Amino acid sequence: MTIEKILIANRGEIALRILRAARELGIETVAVHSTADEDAMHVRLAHEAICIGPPPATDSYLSIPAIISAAEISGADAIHPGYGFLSENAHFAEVVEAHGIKWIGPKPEHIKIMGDKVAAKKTAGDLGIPLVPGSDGAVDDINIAKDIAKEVGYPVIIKAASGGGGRGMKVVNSEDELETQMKQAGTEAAAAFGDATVYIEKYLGDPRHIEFQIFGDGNGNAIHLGERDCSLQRRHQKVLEEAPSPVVSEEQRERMGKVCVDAMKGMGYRGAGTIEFLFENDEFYFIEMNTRLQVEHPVTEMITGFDLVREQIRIADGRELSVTQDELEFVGHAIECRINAENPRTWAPSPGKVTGYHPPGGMHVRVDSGLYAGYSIPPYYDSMIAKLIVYGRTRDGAMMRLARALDEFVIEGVQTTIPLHQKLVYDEEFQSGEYTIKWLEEWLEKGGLD
Ligand code: MV4
Repeated sequence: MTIEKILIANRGEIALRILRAARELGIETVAVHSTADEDAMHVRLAHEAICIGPPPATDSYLSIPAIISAAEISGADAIHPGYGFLSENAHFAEVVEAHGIKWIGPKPEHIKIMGDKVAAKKTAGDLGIPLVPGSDGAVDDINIAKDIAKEVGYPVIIKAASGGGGRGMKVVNSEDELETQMKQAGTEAAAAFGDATVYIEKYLGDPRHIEFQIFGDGNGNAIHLGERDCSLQRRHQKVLEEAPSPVVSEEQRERMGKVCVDAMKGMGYRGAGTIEFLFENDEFYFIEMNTRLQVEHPVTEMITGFDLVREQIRIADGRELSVTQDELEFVGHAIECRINAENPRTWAPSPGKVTGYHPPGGMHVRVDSGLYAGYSIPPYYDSMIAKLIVYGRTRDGAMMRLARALDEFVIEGVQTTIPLHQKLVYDEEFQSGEYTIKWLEEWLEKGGLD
């Protein structure tokens, strides 16, 4: 290993996750933090800690000059961006590399392509990944839009090229709505993203959200680590994820895994990535690719025994992939619950002091969190404070273990979404595995929490 010191350009549980992987490789760590995160667990555990600014992320975790300065001062030879913040900022990746610091992430050009949803779709399609039917690129002419919508059939969805994660989308049910919605989508996209470019897709009514984890070495070799089912979400925020998907057969996994691997080999992709699909009527349709480590990566780690962060560091250090596809096996079932400091009914954030903390333990239970008794959750950032990940030989076994682990979990002083997960795990429809992207919001509206 030539990397000797990694700067972790993130906070919270993922900063701790990266720190742990680094330590296990014998690599030193530098934590950078805002003034609001002085008492964070990863700041205490890091070899060095550097304050990079005030609480607002724009002045700290998103400040490229502050982070690069911290890397220079500490002599870090690599930067891991985690997820969110600067993780999918191609410019930051370029600046890091221009300073002779190793970027623990994909090639900047690939981050750029996948950040532009129109370019991403074109690239994916050219590499043989099946797409949602729709426009072949951007659409700026209403008559072309009408032709495309007629061809794929209504309803259609208008998406912003610079959007993603559910922002800037409009569902259109018939031709008479198309022109006004096109104009509005363009105006809103320009205001939100500084880019009015939009494209059109057939709207899938009730799909599942299934994503494949991939890894490339940057030299044309790639592997996949199976899929995750992320259909349980509310307002585009994932709530619970599982691997494998309860509805994907071994044949489908092998077929789509190969499609993803061939595409990543074709583009010479480097590092960890996730290829997102909508899955409806047994068919996969590409929607987006994420060029980062994801929040839900532990469910993949649980069913493969493969340390994704360790592999990210090795690849950034110029090593080969540490396993071949044939050496990977998908065994058992894993479920992750995102635990947020929120009122579980109103979803209002609930920051403040954690007065009592007792995480669950025992066989096949993993808690990724920087919480401890006495810690104060700052109000400035994402409300996710812990991830509970359980493993079982079967999905039923994993659900039983999840119920048990949730019952053990004590977080006092703030409200959390633990009660939501406790209701969910006992719900018969959840237990059947027969849920789609609309299910959780409908379940909540029907009083699933009562
Ligand atoms: C769609 C769709 C239906 N049809 N595209 C939302 C997030 C963004 N990544 C893509 N999204 C969607 N794209 C077509 N052609 C429905 C969604 C969608 C969704 C997707 C995944 C997980 C949750 C979702 C919730 C609402 C809408």
